[in-house]
Amino acid sequence: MKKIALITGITGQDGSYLARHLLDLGYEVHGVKRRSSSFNTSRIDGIYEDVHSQHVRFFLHYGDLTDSSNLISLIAKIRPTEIYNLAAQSHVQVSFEMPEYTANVDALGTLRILEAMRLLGLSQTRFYQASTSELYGEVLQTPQNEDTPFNPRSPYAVAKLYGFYITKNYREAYGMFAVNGILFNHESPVRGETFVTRKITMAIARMLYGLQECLYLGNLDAQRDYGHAKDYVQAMHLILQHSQPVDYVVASGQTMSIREFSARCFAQVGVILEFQGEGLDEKGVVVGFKPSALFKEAMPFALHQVVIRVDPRYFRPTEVDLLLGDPSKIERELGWKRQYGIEELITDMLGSDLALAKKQALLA
Ligand code: NAP
Ligand code: F7E
Repeated sequence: MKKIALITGITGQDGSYLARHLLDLGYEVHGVKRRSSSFNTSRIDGIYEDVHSQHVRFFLHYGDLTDSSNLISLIAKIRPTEIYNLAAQSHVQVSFEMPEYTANVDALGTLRILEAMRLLGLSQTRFYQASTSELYGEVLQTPQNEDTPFNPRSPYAVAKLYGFYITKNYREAYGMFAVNGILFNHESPVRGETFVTRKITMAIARMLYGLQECLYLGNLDAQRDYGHAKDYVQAMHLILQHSQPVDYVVASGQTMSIREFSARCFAQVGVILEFQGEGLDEKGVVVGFKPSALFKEAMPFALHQVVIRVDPRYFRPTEVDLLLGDPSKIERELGWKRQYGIEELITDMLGSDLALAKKQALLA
C-alpha cells in the first residue's frame, strides 16, 4: 500500500525532521502550514533543494488546527495512511499568557482531527499525537514512565492532557489506531529560538562574535531530560508502525539542570564557567579557558567576565522542577535507539549557531 503521511506542524522543529525522515523512507508527505505575513517555511525550504528529487513527493497545504472545515477537506482530499499531529502552541511560558488559544489549538485541535477521521470513515488511517513530558508536571514518581500519573503545571500541559486522553478515548471508543508518544525535551539546531537550549547556544555564539554582551536566563535549577529531535522523530514513526496501538515514553534517561547545560555549552567552546552567588544575584562567571575543537578563533572573553545573569521575567507562575524519563519500553518493544548523547547534541547546536553568528558578524 502507498504510504501517505499528513504532518500538522510541518514548519516546526519536529515537523521538518519528520518530513525528511519519511521522504527518505519513500513516503508521499503532505504538510499543513499556516498562512503568515512573512515566510515561515525556512526549516523545510531545504527539502525542495535536496537531491533525489524528493520534492515530487512533498506537498504543502494551508491550514490551521482551529479550523475544522479546513481539516476535514484536507484529510478528505489527501486520504493519508498516517497522520502526525505535531501542530501546537508549544511554548509553556507563552501558554500562561494565551491559555485559551493554547487550549483551542492543543486540546480542541487534536479533537478536530480525530473527528475528521471518524466522520470521513478513515478506519485504516493511523494517528500519532505529540504528547509531552510536561504532562507529568510536578512529578509524582521518578523516573517517569508510561504508568506514572500525570500532574500538569501549565495551561500548555493541561491542554496537552486533553489531547492525550481524547486520543486514548477515540482508540477505545471507535477502535482507531490512535496513539500518543510522550516525548521528553528534544532539541536541535532548528529548535525555536526562545526555548532555553537554543537561547543558550545562540547567545554563546553571538557573544563569541561580539554580537551580544550577556545571556539573561530564568530558573537555572530546573532539570530536563534532553535528546536530539532527529532521534525522536524516528521514534514517532516506529510507534505508528507497531502491530498494536500503544502509547510510549521517548526520553534519554538522563537529566540535567539549565545551569549544567549552560556550563557544558561554554565548555565546548573552550570556556570554563563557574556559577557564583545565589537567587537573583547568581551569575555565570568565566574562570578559565581550555582548547576547543569547535571554536578556534581569538577568545573575546576575559577572566572573571560575567556572561550569564538571572532575569525574573523568565520565571514561570508554576514550574516543572524535574523531568527524567524512562525509555526502556520503547527500546525493548520497538528497538528504538538514540544516536545522539547530550555532548553530541550540544556540538550540533553550537556548530550551527557559530556558523550563523559568524555570517551575521561579517554582515554587521
Ligand atoms: P514547534 O517548533 O513550536 O512547532 C510547532 C508547529 O505547530 C509549527 O509548525 C507551527 O506553525 C504549528 N502551529 C502552531 N499553531 C498552529 C495552528 N493553530 N494551526 C496549525 N499549525 C500550528 O514545536 P516542536 O518542538 O516541533 O514540537 C512538535 C510537537 O511536539 C508540538 O505539539 C509540541 O507541543 C510537542 N512536543 C515537543 C517537545 C519538544 O521538546 N520539542 C516535547 C514534547 C512534545 P508556525 O511555524 O507557523 O508557527
Ligand atoms: O524551558 C527554564 C524554564 O522553554 C525549559 C517545549 O518543547 O519541552 C519544552 O518545554 C526549562 C524551564 O522548555 C529560561 O523555566 C530558564 O524549566 O526550553 P523551555 P520546556 O518548558 O521544558 C516540553 C517537553 C514541551 O512539550 C514543550 O512544547 O528552562 N528556563 N531560563 C528558561 N526557559 C526559557 N524558555 N527561557 C529562559 O530564559
